[in-house]
Amino acid sequence: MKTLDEFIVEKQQEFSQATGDLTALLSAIKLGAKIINRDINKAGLLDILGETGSRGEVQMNLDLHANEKLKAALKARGEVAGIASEEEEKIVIFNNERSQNGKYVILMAPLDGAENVEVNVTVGTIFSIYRRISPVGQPATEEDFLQPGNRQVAAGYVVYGSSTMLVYTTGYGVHAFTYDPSLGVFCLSHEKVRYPEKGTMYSVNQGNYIKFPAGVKKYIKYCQEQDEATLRPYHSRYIGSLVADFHRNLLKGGIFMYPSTASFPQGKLRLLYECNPMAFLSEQAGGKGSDGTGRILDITPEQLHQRSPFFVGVCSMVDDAERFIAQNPE
Ligand code: AHM
Repeated sequence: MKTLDEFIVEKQQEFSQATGDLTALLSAIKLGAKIINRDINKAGLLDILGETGSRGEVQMNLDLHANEKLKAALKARGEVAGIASEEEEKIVIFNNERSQNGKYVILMAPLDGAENVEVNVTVGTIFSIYRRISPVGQPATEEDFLQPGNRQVAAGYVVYGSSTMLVYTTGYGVHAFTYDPSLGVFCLSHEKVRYPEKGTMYSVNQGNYIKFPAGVKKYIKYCQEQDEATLRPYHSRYIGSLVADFHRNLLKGGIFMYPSTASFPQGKLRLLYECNPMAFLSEQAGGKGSDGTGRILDITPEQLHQRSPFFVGVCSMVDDAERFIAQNPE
C-alpha cells in the first residue's frame, strides 16, 4: 500500500524542481479534506446544516464551514500567498511575511454541490493551483488569480462518497487515492487514470431542457438514439454534484454538460473554481473540457466569479457536442 504522502514525495520532481512545494500544498489540502470529511459525516449531528443568504445566492452553512477549514489549513502553509474561493467575494491575501514569500495561489470550491449534503448524497471539494505572477515577497494580487487554466500547475478534487477519494494532477497524469478512515491516510488506489476510449453516459440537468440552446437539445436527442456502433442510447446519470458526476464519467466513460440556459446565459458553473480544474484533470486523463465552442483552458478570465458553459469528458463525446452546437447556431 502506498500512501498519498509517499507517492507525492516520489513524484515531487514533477513539480517545481523538487522543492517540496507539492508535498506541502497537498498536505494542507489533505488536512482540510479530512476535516471536511469528518464534519460532513456528522453534518446531521452538528448545528451546521441550513442556509444563509449572501452574494445573492443561497449558500449552505456547511459551505462556509468547509471554506473556513480549508482556508485555515492553507494559511498555515508558507507556500500559499493567498486564495480565491467560490465562497468569498474577493481574493484573500495572506498578509504575513512567510505567505508573502509563497510562490503559489490556490482557487477552490470548498464544498461543491453542498445542497446534496442535506439529503446524504455525494459532494466534493475542488482545488486549482497556480504559480503567482506578482513578485514573491510582496502581497499577491488579483492578477495572480485571473490566469487562464492552461497555466495551472496542479488541480484536483476530493469526492466525499461511499468512500472518500482525493484525485489530482500536476500535468503528469491523474492519480486517485482512497481514504482509509481507520488509519487516517489516503492510499493510492488508481494510478494514471484514463477515460475509457468510448463513453456510454451523459450527465445533464434535463429539467432545463426547454431552456437549452438548439445544438445542445439536438445532442441530447443524439445521446438517446439507438446506434450499436457508438453504443447508443447512452445511459443518463445526473447526481447534481459536479465532482461526483465528473468522477463517475472519468472512471466509466461519459460526458458532463452544464450548458448556457435561459436563466444562466453563461451557464451556472464557475470558470475558475469548477471548469478549469476539471478540464485540466480531464485532459490529463485523455479527455477534453470545452465551453461548447473551444478549449476551456484557453479562456482568459476577466472576473473571479465568472461563469462558463461546460462540457467535459471523453474526447469523442465532447467533440460530438461541439459539432452539434456549431451546426445549430442560435
Ligand atoms: P454550487 O456551487 O451551488 O454547489 O453549485 C454547483 C453545482 C454543481 O456541483 C452541479 O453540477 C450543479 O451545481 C448542479 O446544478 P443544477 O441543480 O442546476 O443542475
